[in-house]
Amino acid sequence: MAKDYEMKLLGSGGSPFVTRVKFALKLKSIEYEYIQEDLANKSELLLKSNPGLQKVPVLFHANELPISESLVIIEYLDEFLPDVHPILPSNPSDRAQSRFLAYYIDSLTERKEELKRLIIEGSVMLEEAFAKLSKGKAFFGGDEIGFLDIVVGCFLGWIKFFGIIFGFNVIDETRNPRLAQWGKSMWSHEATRSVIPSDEIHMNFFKMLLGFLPLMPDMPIPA
Ligand SMILES: N[C@@H](CCC(=O)N[C@@H](CS)C(=O)NCC(=O)O)C(=O)O
Repeated sequence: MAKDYEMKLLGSGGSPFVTRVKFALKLKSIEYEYIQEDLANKSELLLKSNPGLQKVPVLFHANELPISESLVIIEYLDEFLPDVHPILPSNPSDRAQSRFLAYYIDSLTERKEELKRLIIEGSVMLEEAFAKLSKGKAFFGGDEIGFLDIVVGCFLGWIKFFGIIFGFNVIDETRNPRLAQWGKSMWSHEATRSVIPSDEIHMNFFKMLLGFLPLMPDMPIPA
């Protein structure tokens, strides 16, 4: 049963960083109010609550200051409710490794050039990390969905979408057999399946992004 801690999430439908926070809220069984942001016409609420970056997600918790940046929000939620579905690994070395990979993955999303090569290299790195961190279990977090499952899993809808429109498999059965299996476990998990946005939401978000982001040179524009 979800509990009400007076939380509100400012987000935008197809944003993987927002999906990430929704996963964490779901796993922690936290009830929240979702406020839809129009990134093409940013609201006062966004500009006031995250003036420096002007990006979603932003989490509001009762009368506390708003919290921005998905990774910071997830760590906040984990510290706020440490006993309900712990997210970060308990082992300090695994925790450091997971945080490093999270920052590394997010640094890739900032890159515009050689993105395809970097994604492939990143997927190989994650394949190796999975072998170590999962300890032979279904998730990075072991038996349960953990920090890296959330951080990487938020891209699963986009990975599927990119496969459909560009024919580019970010996770490849031959290159990343463990990650491919992990992807299936994630898609079949209720907490993630119910949160991953639909293809239609991805398409709408993608079209909105095309309006104000420079394109990768080899990116075909969908109709
Ligand atoms: N590092 C940030 C990234 C958030 C981000 O890039 N959000 C995008 C939507 S996917 C956004 O709000 N973009 C608005 C803008 O760049 O002006 C996080 O992890 O929260």
